[in-house]
Amino acid sequence: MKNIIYFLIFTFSITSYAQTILSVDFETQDQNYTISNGGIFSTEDYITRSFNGDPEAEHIDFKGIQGTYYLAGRDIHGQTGIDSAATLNIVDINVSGLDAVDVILSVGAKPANEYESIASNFGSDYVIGEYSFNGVDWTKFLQFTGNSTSEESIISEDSNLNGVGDGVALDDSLRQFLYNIPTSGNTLKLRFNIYNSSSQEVFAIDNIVISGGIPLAVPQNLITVNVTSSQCELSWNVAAGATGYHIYRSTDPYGTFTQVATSATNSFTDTGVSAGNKYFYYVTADNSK
Ligand SMILES: [Ca+2]
Ligand SMILES: [Ca+2]
Ligand SMILES: [Ca+2]
Repeated sequence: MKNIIYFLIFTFSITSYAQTILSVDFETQDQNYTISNGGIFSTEDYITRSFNGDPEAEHIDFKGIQGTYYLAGRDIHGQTGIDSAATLNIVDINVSGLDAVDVILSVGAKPANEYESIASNFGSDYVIGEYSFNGVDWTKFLQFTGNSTSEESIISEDSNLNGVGDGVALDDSLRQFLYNIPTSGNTLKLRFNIYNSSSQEVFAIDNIVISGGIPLAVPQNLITVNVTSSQCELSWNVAAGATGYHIYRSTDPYGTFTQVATSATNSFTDTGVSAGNKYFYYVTADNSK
């Protein structure tokens, strides 16, 4: 009987390991956030932490709230101390060692057909998200504003940040949006500038989650540790951050590799082989949970 001949090749993992760094869910007053130029000026003029049925800050009941509390705003233009936008600040987020940061947040607004776009000549209503790694140079990464340059429109995601909403229209059910921020420093600051100019316009923000990607280590030193005519046991070094591994095999090093197994540990015994053939393997690390 011929012996199986094994050739082994290595590859690099491109997956990164995502973990939550910080969340702002408004369930606890002032936890992980501050509000500049906010407050309650009347039951119809405010930007404040609120809840459905709040007697101090009247608004519709929003759906899809995380927990009980969220940030709500209504007619915050022209109030004492608020000639410019109110700002939600999330500062000093430690992102050292991360190769990218995701920001997920839930946003809602009501009613429709009441919001002016930034690009209109009639005033504007908006939520603008910006980030900075040194607190000086701010980069806009998200924007919600009216979706036409007519006087009344529907506040929508402005995906190309040109001052006219073009994406998903907001309503009283909070929707989740995800943005990716490339890291260029160890300390991230986020701010959300918020403005609206009519007693009919209400918005809500909740459940801001900042998560980061840690580059996965490469599963190195792939070797065969036990080979017979009908099976091959593979072993490799543990890759830091990995929760599992994918094993790929081909009989042609330049051909298509097929995943033959996943493994939670740093070894795998392949019983799908037979004597007289050559096999090529590579292994990738994974961090899915
Ligand atoms: Ca909440
Ligand atoms: Ca746009
Ligand atoms: Ca307005």
